[in-house]
Amino acid sequence: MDEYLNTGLSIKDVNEPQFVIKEDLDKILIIDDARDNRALLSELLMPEYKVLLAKDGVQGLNLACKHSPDLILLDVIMPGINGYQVIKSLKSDESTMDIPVIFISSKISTEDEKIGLDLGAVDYITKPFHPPIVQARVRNHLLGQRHKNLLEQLALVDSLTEVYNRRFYELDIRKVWSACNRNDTELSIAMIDIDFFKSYNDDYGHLSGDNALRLVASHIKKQLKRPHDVIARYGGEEFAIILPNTNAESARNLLSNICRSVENLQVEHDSSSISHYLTISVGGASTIPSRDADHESFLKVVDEHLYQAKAQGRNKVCW
Ligand code: GH3
Ligand code: MG
Ligand code: MG
Ligand code: MG
Repeated sequence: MDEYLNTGLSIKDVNEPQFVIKEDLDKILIIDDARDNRALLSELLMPEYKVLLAKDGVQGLNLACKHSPDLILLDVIMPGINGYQVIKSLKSDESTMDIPVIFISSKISTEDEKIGLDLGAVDYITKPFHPPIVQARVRNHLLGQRHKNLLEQLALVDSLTEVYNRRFYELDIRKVWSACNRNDTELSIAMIDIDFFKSYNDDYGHLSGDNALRLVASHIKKQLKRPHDVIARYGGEEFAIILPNTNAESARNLLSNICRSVENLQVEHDSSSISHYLTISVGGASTIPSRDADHESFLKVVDEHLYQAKAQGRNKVCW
């Protein structure tokens, strides 16, 4: 508590997590051509789960894309495309490849089971099935999937500031760079560095430094309103901002406001020669990514601008 008070930071300013643990019901998609099977399975699974029903492979694939279910129960023998073809299609699409699939099939040989598992199913249940076993397997696979999702999210979030980490930045910038290239739209990137942060730590202690980092990160995050705008902790006291589909003028205005607003937090920093409050310097650049340019070289331009902002006196934005 005390270190918050010493530095003018308040508990309520400390960051909200960037992800939430899912609280609503898991969604299960049942793909089976036999009406009786669909009825029996949905009766088993409701009301513990939300159930979606598809009577053939095509309808199943459409529902999987549209609703992103947490688990799919898939029949093998169906008219039109069979269950093996359905799972191949699910696994080849980035939006559905991670959905766990359990086969429920009347093909009971071990060869059939092996084919299903080799195609990427997490489990293979033979008909006639034993209801409590289906319920138990479904529950176990959903739990495993939840743990996997949670670990994936944790691996992309910085534990101190709870904004995204550098690993997320590297993944996101690749995607955004190629999307802006494809759509011929402007991308803006900024690098933010806290001014005289070493002396802040020296004067107020490392715990206060940590709290200041959390505060600055959450304060900046709140000002990024659009869903694809990203703040990531790039390293020590540096944050990268990715603003897809944003031109230089808008990005520069946004970062100027952020720069001013950090100073206006009035976190005291007595040994800062520029303001006596904690401030940031910002380098930024905007471009329409072309095929022969790469995001690493572009980031060097952003870094040069950050260096200029520091050289020109700090607490400012250079674009
Ligand atoms: P400049 O205005 O030129 O950026 O000066 P500076 O002192 O901020 O620059 P420098 O790179 O010398 O210092 C960065 C400091 O950030 C050093 C380091 O102790 C501090 N820092 C980095 N990560 C953390 C952290 O997780 N917690 C705390 N408390 N301090 C950190
Ligand atoms: Mg069938
Ligand atoms: Mg630095
Ligand atoms: Mg610094």
